[in-house]
Amino acid sequence: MGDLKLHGTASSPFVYRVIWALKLKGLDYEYVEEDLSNKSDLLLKYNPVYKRVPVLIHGGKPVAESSVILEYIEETWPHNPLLSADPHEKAVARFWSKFGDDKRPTIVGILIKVGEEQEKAIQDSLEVLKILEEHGLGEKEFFGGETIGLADMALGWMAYWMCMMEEAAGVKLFEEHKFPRLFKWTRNFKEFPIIKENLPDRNELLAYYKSLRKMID
Ligand SMILES: N[C@@H](CCC(=O)N[C@@H](CS)C(=O)NCC(=O)O)C(=O)O
Repeated sequence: MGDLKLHGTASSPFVYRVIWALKLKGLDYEYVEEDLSNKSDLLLKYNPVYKRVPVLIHGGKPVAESSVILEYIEETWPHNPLLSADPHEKAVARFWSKFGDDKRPTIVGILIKVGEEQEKAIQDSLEVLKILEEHGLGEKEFFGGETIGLADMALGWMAYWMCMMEEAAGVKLFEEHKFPRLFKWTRNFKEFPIIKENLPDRNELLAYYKSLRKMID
C-alpha cells in the first residue's frame, strides 16, 4: 500500500507499537527512519505540534501520537481487531493503555534519575508493577483477553525495554517471583510471532541506555 508511510526511529517503543499494529493488520507501509538530532522537514511538517515520532501518513494525511495512531489503524482497517467489540472490554483496554502511558515517566526515572530521586522512582515503579499484577491481567493471558490487542501493544515497552533500562541503571525490580502474572505476560508477549519478529536489537538498545546512564552518573 504505497499511500501508507510511517516516520519512526529505531529504538522507540512508541514507534514499535504502531509497527506491531500495522503488521497485525497485514498492512504494507513504507518506513522512514528519522534522525531525531536532525529532524526532517517532513517530520516537522507532519507533526508541527510535538515534532515527535511516530507519525503515520495515510493518503498524504498525517496522524500523530502513537495511541491516536493505534485507534486510527483500528477504525480504518477493522479486520484482525486490536480491540474487543464489547464496549466495556474496549474501555478496560484503553484504561490500561492510558495507565501505562501515564506511569511510563515513573519507570523511566529508574534510568535517568540518581540518588534519592532514583530511589523514589524505584519505589514508585514497584507500586506500578504491583497494580498491574493485581488488577491488570486477572486470569487473562493478554491485557487484550485471549489474544494480543491494543493494551498489550501500548504496554509492550514494559515487556522488552524496561529490563534494559533496569540493567543499564544497575537495578532489578521486575522479578518473576514478585510479579508472576506480569512476568508470564511478558513471555507470552515476546513469543507472539508478530512481536518476536519485530523488536529492536537488544544489544543496541542496551548500549544506548548505558551511554545515557553514563552521562547522568
Ligand atoms: N506521546 C508520544 C511520545 C512519542 C515520543 O516521545 N517520541 C520520541 C521518540 S521515543 C521523540 O520523537 N522524541 C523527539 C523529541 O521529543 O524531540 C506518542 O505516544 O507518540
